[in-house]
Amino acid sequence: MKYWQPKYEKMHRSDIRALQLKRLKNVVKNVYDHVPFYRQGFGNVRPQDITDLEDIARLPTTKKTDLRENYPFGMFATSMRDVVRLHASSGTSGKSTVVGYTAGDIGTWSDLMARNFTMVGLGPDDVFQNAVNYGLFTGGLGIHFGIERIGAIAVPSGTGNTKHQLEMMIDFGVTALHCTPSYALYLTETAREHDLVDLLSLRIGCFGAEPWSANTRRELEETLGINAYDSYGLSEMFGPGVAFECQEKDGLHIWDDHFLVEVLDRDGEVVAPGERGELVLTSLTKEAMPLIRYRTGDITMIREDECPCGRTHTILEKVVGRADDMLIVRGINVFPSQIEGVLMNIPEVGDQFQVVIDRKRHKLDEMHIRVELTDRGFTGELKDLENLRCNVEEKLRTVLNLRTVVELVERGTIPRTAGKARRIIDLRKEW
Ligand code: DLL
Repeated sequence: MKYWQPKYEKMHRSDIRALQLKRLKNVVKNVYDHVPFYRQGFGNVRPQDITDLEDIARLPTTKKTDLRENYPFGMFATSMRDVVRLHASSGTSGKSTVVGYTAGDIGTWSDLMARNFTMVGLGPDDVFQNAVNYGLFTGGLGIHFGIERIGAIAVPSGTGNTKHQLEMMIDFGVTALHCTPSYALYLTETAREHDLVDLLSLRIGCFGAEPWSANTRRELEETLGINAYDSYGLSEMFGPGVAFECQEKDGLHIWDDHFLVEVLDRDGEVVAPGERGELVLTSLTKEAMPLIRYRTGDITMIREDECPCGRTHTILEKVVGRADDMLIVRGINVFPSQIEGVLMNIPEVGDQFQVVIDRKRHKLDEMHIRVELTDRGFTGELKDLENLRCNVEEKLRTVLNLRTVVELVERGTIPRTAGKARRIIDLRKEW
């Protein structure tokens, strides 16, 4: 398997820790000297008190609300003259969060992307279509610069006009695709509808920006004849590129030379590898806006086993969802990804669904799931439809441990999006 930066990717664990400590000391001093939010937040702790990696627990965590309260540039550690780009994520409430990059940051980020792309087998012979929004979303330019860094041909198709996206793929001989997994499913569905699948020359798909299941991977790989890889990242830590699957497809490598990884429980205590918790990241190499112990809100776990690919960095299990996406319905925790996992295993229904949760006054929560039918395996008899509906409800009940009401709807009923899918409508918040 080819490496982009073998010196770093195969580093001995003890050397990684030494490098992390050196970088951590620098970053802590940098934010202490230049970001009032951190100088105040550190309390009595001084940069020189950080003498080993575990000392990080003495520093406070950073939350998304801290970024909002310091909107727009209050978290920057460099002068604005050194900032060459801004990105922002809109979020669901309040002000967006802004991230800044120096020229050095753009270089580091592009190299990180190149490392990931090389890892999955991409190179200068590839034609790589990037079908995401090229605006303030980091998945546009972030991925684009990585494509150019490995010398592949970038096709910055952006979003929209799905049929045209497919035509471009065919005409330009596109071999690699990047988009959200939900949009990839929609592209696949459209390709099937127009009988275009056989004309595609895709071999690799990189999908991320939202959770996706093993079944979605199977569906995309089988239909498109590709290898599909999970890509994880967040704007606050550059954007995409933070962690990526290698060709083993057994967890994502999270790059320890750039990020210090912790997984914390609800009380903020570190959990052991193999235990689930919230991913908390410290940026070790960012210049314009380094963050200390940033609470990503993402629920996952880390593993320390060796990967057969030879890379020594921490392995991150697929992110199952965000702490704030986790629904608590009648006291039971439900992740949208669990629902997706069940539906993808029932051939008669598709991968498109929408969950509406409501609570009638003084009553229990009700979870209503609208699920689209596919053309496969459904004979069209009404009684069959009712059987299928009950079957879906039963399968969901077994996995979620919860009774739900399933409504089967015609294909195409649930709105498609080219970005992150909106799968949950929680009406309880209105009470
Ligand atoms: O989504 C960056 C990105 C772009 C990643 C393209 C991968 C590909 P934000 O818009 O700031 O940045 O959203 C970050 O998206 O905290 C996760 O909740 C979620 N997320 C990102 N990648 C994955 C993934 C980009 N592979 C937030 N699996 C993160 C699950 C993901 N969730």
